[in-house]
Amino acid sequence: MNPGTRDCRAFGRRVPPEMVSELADVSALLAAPEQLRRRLAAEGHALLRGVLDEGEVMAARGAVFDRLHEVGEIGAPARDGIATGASRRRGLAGDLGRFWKSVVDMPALRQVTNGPRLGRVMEAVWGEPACGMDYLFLRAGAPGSATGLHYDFPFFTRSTRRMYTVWVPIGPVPVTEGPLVVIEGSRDFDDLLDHLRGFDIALDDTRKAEVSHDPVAFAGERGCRLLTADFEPGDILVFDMFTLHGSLDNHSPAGRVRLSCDVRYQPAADPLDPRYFGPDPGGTFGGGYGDLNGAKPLDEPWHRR
Ligand SMILES: O=C(O)CCC(=O)C(=O)O
Repeated sequence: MNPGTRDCRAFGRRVPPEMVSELADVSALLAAPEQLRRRLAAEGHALLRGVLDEGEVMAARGAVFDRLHEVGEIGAPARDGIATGASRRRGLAGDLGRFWKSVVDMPALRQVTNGPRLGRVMEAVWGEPACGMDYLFLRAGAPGSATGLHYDFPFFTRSTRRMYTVWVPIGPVPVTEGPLVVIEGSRDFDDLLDHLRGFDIALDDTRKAEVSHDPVAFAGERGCRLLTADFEPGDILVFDMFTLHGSLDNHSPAGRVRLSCDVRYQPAADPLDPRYFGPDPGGTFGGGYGDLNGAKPLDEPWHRR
């Protein structure tokens, strides 16, 4: 179904249907990886549907929701993923970063994000052996949460420019639950791209990564559309460092938490950024998993970050 005809919201208001378009499903190109690589080089993003094992994705979802249930953030049954609006995480877990690391490192989740299936897909995407970062951005977004528009370049390109973000819905993420949005044509916004060159977010606190927290106003000014989809377990969205993206609002009528991961994949032959690899990576700013929005208790939804 075209998400434009559905209830997409951003920054608290309905997105006019003419401003939304469905991401093209290009998974058929996996049979001809060179064409997929050409497509990615031309468009900057690729929606690949059904490339992960649905059972593995749902097992990861169950494992994460169980942990959130244990700290009182998800009601029973945990598999429904309904936020309680409360949290005992700070009291029960103590160190939020350590707690989040223990969630992120669960084998069921790593099987999806750093396992052989995604590895094979990304090897096809790169046309050479690929490796995924150990530092994993797991996001549990309670209703009210959203991610502002930004490019990934300032975060992940210190060691190599050859980098893709893989956005992985951990379970179904319909448009009402705030999936990722890509800004159409954003790889041609030279005024914004000029600002990115040489920008390393951890070394330069005079510049901001966020371009806008209001995708509708932004797209209106630029005369472009928001590209998104109803995501299903097994789907992934791959995009490059020059693709402006963020998320819709999670306004799930059921109060369901949106669960997703973003993980970066690079050619294995390229230098690895030590911030993101190893058993206990420090992440972008060195604070480990405690730096992530995901590490915050669910009753403190992130917004405009
Ligand atoms: O999942 C989100 O809300 C944002 C993800 C993101 O910014 C990314 O994958 O780089």
